[in-house]
Amino acid sequence: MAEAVSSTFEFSAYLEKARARVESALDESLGPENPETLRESMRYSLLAGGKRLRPILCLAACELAGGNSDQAIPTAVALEMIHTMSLIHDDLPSMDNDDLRRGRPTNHKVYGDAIAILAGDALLTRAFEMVAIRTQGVSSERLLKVVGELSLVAGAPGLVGGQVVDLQCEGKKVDLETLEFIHLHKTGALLKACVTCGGLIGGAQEDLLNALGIYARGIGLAFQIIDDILDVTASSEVLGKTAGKDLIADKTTYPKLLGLDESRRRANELVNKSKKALEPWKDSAAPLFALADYITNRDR
Ligand code: GRG
Repeated sequence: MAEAVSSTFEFSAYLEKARARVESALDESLGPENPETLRESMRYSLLAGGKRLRPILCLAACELAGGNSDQAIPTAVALEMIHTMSLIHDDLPSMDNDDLRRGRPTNHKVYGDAIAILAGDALLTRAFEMVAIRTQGVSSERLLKVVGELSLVAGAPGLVGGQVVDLQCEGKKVDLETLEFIHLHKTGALLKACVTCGGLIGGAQEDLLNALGIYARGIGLAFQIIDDILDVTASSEVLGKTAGKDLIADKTTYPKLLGLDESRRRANELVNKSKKALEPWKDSAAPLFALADYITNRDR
């Protein structure tokens, strides 16, 4: 188990430091790609800001497992690359057809559909390179597990599967079970991979890996419930993406099915369950407790 983190945990300082660490690793992760347009398009989306929640979750889980989070940096970057490529593809005219992401025009609006698709492909493949080739000091056995986890969550059993069901459900009446399926796959799977991969690199034992899985399921669904709520309550300016998009695309959302108050109650309940799973790790889990709260309290 990791060393105890102070019970007077300073989350905003922690978040600021972790974000700065992630930003600099992301900046260094892209080499002199060839041709230059590809490099520009990859950098445009990868370095466009964003909350960096996924890499931070990975680093926090590695530390909770007692590992050296420097060793998890390439995997943390890989997770943000997979997330970013999924946003680029999601915004394409053939999918969500969005013009605004992370406060700027979407990748295809700037570089065209073909380059946007290829920049996404290059980020996805670079993610695997980060783990398999650019990680230092981690056994190949652990890295193989991380690669396996990433291939599962990115593909049909994860993001791709969730996205297909989401697209097929547009304009249709969707029940809570299907909505949960979509979000556990589109959003929850990658968040789960963040803590699982961080835990694996840190050398987590089975009990912690199981607890991290329970934690991630709760924060994954809560994250999406809040995303749905913000879509109706926040402005495009604050969100950095088009607000009210779910209504325009005629998507079923948690507020639509349950109302705003019940949706918020569910998100809080899920986050409490998530935190409960990590209670045995006490103060060492303070960053993951705080990240769970951040998910329900965020305004963008
Ligand atoms: C991964 C192979 C592969 C394909 C992608 C397009 C697609 C398949 C999946 C769509 C996944 C998707 C866009 C899910 C939505 C997840 C979500 C709620 C994103 C917003 O995350 P934030 O708020 O964004 O963390 P920032 O910009 O802060 O990083």
